[in-house]
Amino acid sequence: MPFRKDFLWGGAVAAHQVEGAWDQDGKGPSIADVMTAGGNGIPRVITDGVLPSEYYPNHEAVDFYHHYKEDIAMFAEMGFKSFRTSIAWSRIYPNGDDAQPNEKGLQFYDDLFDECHKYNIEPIITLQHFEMPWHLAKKYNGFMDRRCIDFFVRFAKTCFERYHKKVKYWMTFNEINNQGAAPIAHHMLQEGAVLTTDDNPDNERMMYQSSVYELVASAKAVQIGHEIDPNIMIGCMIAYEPIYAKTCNPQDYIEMTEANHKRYWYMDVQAKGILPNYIQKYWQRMGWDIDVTEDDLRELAKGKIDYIGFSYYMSQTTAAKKDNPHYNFYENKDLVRNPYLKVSDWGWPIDPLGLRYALCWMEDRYNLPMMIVENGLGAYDQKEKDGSVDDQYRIDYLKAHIEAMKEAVEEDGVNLLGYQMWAPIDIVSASTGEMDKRYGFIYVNKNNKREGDLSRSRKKSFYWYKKVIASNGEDL
Ligand code: BGP
Repeated sequence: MPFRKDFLWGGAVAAHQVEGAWDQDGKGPSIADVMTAGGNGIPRVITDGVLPSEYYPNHEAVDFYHHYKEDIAMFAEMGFKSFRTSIAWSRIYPNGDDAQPNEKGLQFYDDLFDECHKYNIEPIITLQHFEMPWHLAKKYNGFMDRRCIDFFVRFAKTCFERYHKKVKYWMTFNEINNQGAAPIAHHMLQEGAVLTTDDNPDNERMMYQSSVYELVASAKAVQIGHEIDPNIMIGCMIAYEPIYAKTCNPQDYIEMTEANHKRYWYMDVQAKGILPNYIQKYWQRMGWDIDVTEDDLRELAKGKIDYIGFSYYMSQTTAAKKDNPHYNFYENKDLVRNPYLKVSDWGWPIDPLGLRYALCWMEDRYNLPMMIVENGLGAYDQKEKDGSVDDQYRIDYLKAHIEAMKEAVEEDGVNLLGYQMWAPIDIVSASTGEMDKRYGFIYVNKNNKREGDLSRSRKKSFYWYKKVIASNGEDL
């Protein structure tokens, strides 16, 4: 049997994509609450917070805040051993810089974790998943301001103190390296900013600066978490997409190496505790004076993570450029289509074997336990008249990825703690803000136009995953 007996089979969501109840029980607005929905090539935009009549997806989401008991019971029915979600920062600190936490917000997560434990489901918690209190964005410009390090650390400390007996597995920042593709989740928090890159030439420098502050915040949180309870495991969370060279032309390999550096220096910081030379050299070449102090470097060295959490959806392919000596991953301009791979309805390359490659790459480089904390297929599901959803394409996608991960465990000997499928229940998509990009085993009756009664039902894949878990990955 390739998977350990206590392998954590489960599923993952994020607070702002499921909870709704955006202003209830003392919660403050988060950056996700003031974003429009996008889709069809229209980017999501940060508004001034005045709620227009247009669709505001994250406010209501799938109302997990009120449905969590029903949803956890359905996860338990599938046999989940674990469930990954995040804590909405503005439920705990409504403004981010408040003196005291919001007790009702804290109580909600106590109740949620208790509900999980009732079914022996291990909660796996991300502290910051693509949102922060809107007040911090407005007043401080988010992680462009060093003061946000301390606000985050206080939030983390509050959570570790309160929940360390209920939560063993933690992650600090979701997809901390996904700053090029999702800037408004991280550093571009001004009103009017859009969820794609724009033409501001200073974006890339800003990205590196806010990344450094987030990494320092993460390292400090890791240390505090370990002081509070040495038994908890705190991981990074990296969006991992293998980057292939288009050909065996050595120049393509140089491009690939540079792309890996730009995309994954975060992991070197969090796993090795160093600020790699290659990234400092790049900043020098660009003429950027990134603020990193000696104290920061000491914090980074002391705040190494215990395991690698990563999301896996796709791979990328790069080729040598003729006209630009510096590969600029931030602008996503030098990626080429991989002729061997099909793509999803949203153009994401589908590459199950890339997951085995990913696990081997990280094992070789870091030799740490790993957890796949996101993997899934966004698709347009069709609900039949009898209420069923035949999502065989989702089963095929997940089966192929689980097979690849099985090979990595069985044949390459990687140390894998668990697999969290994204997302076991239909939720608001992070990139489009829409409901109709569905991932779930559980269908939620709600569409992009906000129609539907939010009722839950089981798709074909629900029964399939149940069988997979019951057989510990043998019966695919
Ligand atoms: C990851 C995010 C998730 C989730 C997922 C799927 O990058 O961590 O929050 O949304 O991607 O993306 P999307 O919802 O845009 O399809």
